[in-house]
Amino acid sequence: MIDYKKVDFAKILKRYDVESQNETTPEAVAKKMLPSDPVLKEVAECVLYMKFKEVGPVTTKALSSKQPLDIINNGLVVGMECVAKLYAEHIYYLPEIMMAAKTMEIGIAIAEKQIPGGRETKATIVMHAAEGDPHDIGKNIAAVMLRSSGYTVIDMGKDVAVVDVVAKVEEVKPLMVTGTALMTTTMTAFPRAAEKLVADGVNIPFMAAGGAVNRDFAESFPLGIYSEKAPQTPPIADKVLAGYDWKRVRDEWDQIVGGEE
Ligand code: B12
Repeated sequence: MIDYKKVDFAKILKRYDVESQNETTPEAVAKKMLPSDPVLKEVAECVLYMKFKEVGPVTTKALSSKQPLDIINNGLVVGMECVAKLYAEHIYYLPEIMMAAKTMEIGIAIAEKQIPGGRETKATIVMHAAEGDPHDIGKNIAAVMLRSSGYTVIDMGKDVAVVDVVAKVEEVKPLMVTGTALMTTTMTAFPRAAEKLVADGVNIPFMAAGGAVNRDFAESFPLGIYSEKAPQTPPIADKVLAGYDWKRVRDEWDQIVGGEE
């Protein structure tokens, strides 16, 4: 039997990974990555420091001088990018990630309501995160971008089974379908879904996105097209709406995302 009274827990409960060997701090990352504009910086800091009670009032205040999409892309999302960097550096851990993501979502929900947009929808787009993949923050941002550009988004959520994606696409017949994968173990869901769609006679673009995939992978299976960053999605969708098929999107991808005609 261990006599717990004689044990010096200070020696045992010392986790060397918590007593960080990394010199980086959230402040140092903030200095490098946060925007210099004071309004956007304050918004981004809410996410970075997980100020979920303050993000609402700060976002509302920012809306008096900034466009909603500016606040989302250059404030809230930048804050989340800092958080991802801190996670990669083992300074932030999962609880911080979850709280920061929630904080960002509160801000996005407020800013999103102020995005001007007509009532008419350009077309419907089906979005999902790959089967087995719980990462949906990037997808949610891309969904905001598409909605704000006039598209109707059917967001199937995260960890969506291939069979459900195929069934939804065949039911709704959208302009295109997007899939997000942040894990190398889940990205193979996209070719499986695309191949089933092709076998069923569906010929719409299947946009593969998220940190696990790159352009080579996205263009390695039928229907597949790539989007690296959420803001690239509306210009690509506009070209599909204008009649580009998935092969032409691939051919002209650089010009499309670069914004050239
Ligand atoms: C947040 C996060 C989580 C959260 C997800 C919360 C959520 N609701 O999304 C939680 C805590 C749930 C999580 C869990 C796990 N995670 Co995680 N997670 C992350 C983290 C830190 C940040 C991702 C993020 O949201 N970034 C912010 C957003 C804005 O960036 P983004 O997603 O990259 O999106 C940008 C682009 O990719 C693109 N984009 C993304 N999606 C889309 C969609 C469309 C349509 C378009 C156009 C663009 C687009 O646009 C965005 C920018 O504009 C990453 C590390 C990293 N650096 O990426 C790891 C990371 C993705 N996770 C990882 C892992 C391994 C896991 C776990 C398996 C860990 C574990 N051992 O338990 C589990 C999953 C378990 C399971 N199967 O359920 C690995 C994946 C490794 C790999 N290559 O396979 C990473 C890379 C961490 C690492 N370095 O190891 N995670």
